[in-house]
Amino acid sequence: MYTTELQKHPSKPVAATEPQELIDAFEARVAADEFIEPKDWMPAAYRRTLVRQISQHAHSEIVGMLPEGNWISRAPSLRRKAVLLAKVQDEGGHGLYLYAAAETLGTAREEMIEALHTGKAKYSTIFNYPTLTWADIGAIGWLVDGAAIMNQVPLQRTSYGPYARAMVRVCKEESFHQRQGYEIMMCMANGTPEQKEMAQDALNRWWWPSLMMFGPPDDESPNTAQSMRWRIKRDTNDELRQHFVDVTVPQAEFLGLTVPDPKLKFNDKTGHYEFGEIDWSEFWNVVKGEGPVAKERMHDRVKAWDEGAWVRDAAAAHAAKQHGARQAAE
Ligand code: BYC
Repeated sequence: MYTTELQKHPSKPVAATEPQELIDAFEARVAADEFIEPKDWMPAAYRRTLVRQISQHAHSEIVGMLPEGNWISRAPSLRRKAVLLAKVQDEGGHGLYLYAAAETLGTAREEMIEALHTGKAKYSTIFNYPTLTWADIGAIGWLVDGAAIMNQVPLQRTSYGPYARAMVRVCKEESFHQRQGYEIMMCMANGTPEQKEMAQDALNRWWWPSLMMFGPPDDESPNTAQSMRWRIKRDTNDELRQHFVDVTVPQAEFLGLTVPDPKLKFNDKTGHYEFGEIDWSEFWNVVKGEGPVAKERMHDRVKAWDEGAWVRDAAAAHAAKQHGARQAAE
């Protein structure tokens, strides 16, 4: 039901068995900007789209812990280590809120995690690129969390209540993440020539993959039109990507760094930056699981899951014991 294989799209026609009056009432509520809640009636395709998007989002948070987790033991100071540790823990929390939101739609968490571990479920392409230097941790916070905020702020008004509410807290935390990344970039860009070079190199490698995070262009995005109609998405992929470029280019200029795009140009008439062509073949290859460190990421994720089995078992045994004790007392 949640599977995210490329060829399956949720916007296939609504099953004929769904009563028209229920569909009409649902559409009217969405059009009136009401939140849809777990026990409310909803079309099966709406439910499927939500499980797909929310579970992919949850997987991205959890896999996103890996490239940064690699640097906790190598952070250049105790302060940097503490901040990075807190950030990575936040990402774990985001994954949990999101899995919980997806569970309210009737899909078991184990099922979603199984789909991730067997390679059936997608997660953001961005986490299939390696983190080579400390400057990458700055670039991830600045660009990747920056792109995530751009995408997630509108999701606070997504039509499904539990997803929207999860986003409120996630966005507050992402905003701290973006600032910690930008602060690292500021230190490095104003540091030694070698540090500035590292910052520029990180920007060069993370810029284009960050633009890809917003998904394919609108005219090649099979899900956008229906998701906009259902108000699951509030902006299209291209709108959010443009907004990100408009906000981020002046930040790069402030750092004294160069965005690696010779076609980047501010258009006085539109008030927006024009930018070069994204390599969509690279994007689709990474989506298909051929990213530079995709196999390493999945190996590390499955290993973390297996090594954490005793914690899950202990927590479940403790909960069962407490439940038994409560029942005995009643
Ligand atoms: N990567 O029709 P489209 C974070 C897939 S966490 C991989 O436009 P949709 C962070 C897409 O799934 C950031 N796959 O789809 C965490 C679809 O395939 P299926 C994660 C992608 O859903 C830790 C197909 O391509 N944020 O930032 O309307 C540390 C066609 O696309 C990608 C979210 O998940 C991609 N980049 O729009 C630091 C936000 N893009 O499922 C940071 C919530 C597209 O049909 N999600 N695909 O087989 C969304 O807003 C939307 O799902 C997307 C895609 C904009 C991502």
